[in-house]
Amino acid sequence: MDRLKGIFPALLTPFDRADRINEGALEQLIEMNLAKGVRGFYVCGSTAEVFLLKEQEREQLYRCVKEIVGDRAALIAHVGDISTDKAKGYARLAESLGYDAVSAVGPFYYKFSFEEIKQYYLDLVGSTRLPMILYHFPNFSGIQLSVAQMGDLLENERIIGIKHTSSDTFALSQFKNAYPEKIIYNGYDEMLLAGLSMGADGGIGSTYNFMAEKFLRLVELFQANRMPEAQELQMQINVIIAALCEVGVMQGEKAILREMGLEFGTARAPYIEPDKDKLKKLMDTVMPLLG
Ligand code: MN9
Repeated sequence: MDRLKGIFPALLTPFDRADRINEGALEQLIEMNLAKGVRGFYVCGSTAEVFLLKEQEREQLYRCVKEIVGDRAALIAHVGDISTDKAKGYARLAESLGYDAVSAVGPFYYKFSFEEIKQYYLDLVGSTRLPMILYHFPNFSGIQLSVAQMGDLLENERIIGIKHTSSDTFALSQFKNAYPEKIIYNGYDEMLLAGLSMGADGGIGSTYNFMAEKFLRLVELFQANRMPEAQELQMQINVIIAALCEVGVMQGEKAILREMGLEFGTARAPYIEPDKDKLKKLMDTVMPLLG
């Protein structure tokens, strides 16, 4: 279980000029992050533009990331989909490739009942032997589960944790209090310190892709009880994240990686590439703050 605690970049997906997945750029990103000492990667999450990928592309990513990483770090495959069958297929693929865990957003769009959402997770858990991490992201998925409903899911011993992408740190603390042995990941990078303070065991995030060293340091400072320094670092991180939010997080992150020399291309439509002035403003704010 300790293998799964810590800082996990939610990998972005690089596209080349022909709009194909750029495996070389992905390898560069992964090597850069391994060198920084991240615990592992979250593959095909929201940050990967997962719901804008073709099925074969999604499968290509699971394969490609495992080939690059091997056993050097832990790998969590996000397999969530609106269709239980598709999600099960991705979970089986992740298991066959040797992933450490699967994770899944609940089935979205049709406002499924809790009974249906629970059945979806049970079906997924039953389809492989891998542990499952719930992906709780009410803002994007529209799935609002109560603390009691999340607890009901956590009762299953194969469900080992939650990626909690919500600013409700009270709920986070309630999960940790009731299930201290489960792993809780903080999901909003701008709140990592708050999440850690309320019981999170680590974080899964998109901005880790290009500044993992800051988050690794933040965890270290928190664990050493050096709170004023940790707060200062979170504030600096949040200047960067606020600037990203101005242009769009996904588009901004890809622009930063391009600036760092990694060919990440642009985010897929319906995302729109921000204009040059906006991107310049982003670079002027962010680049001086990156190590
Ligand atoms: O995985 C990420 N969420 C999305 C969590 O990308 C949708 C976060 O890392 C946010 O991107 C980040 C900025 O709000 O905290």
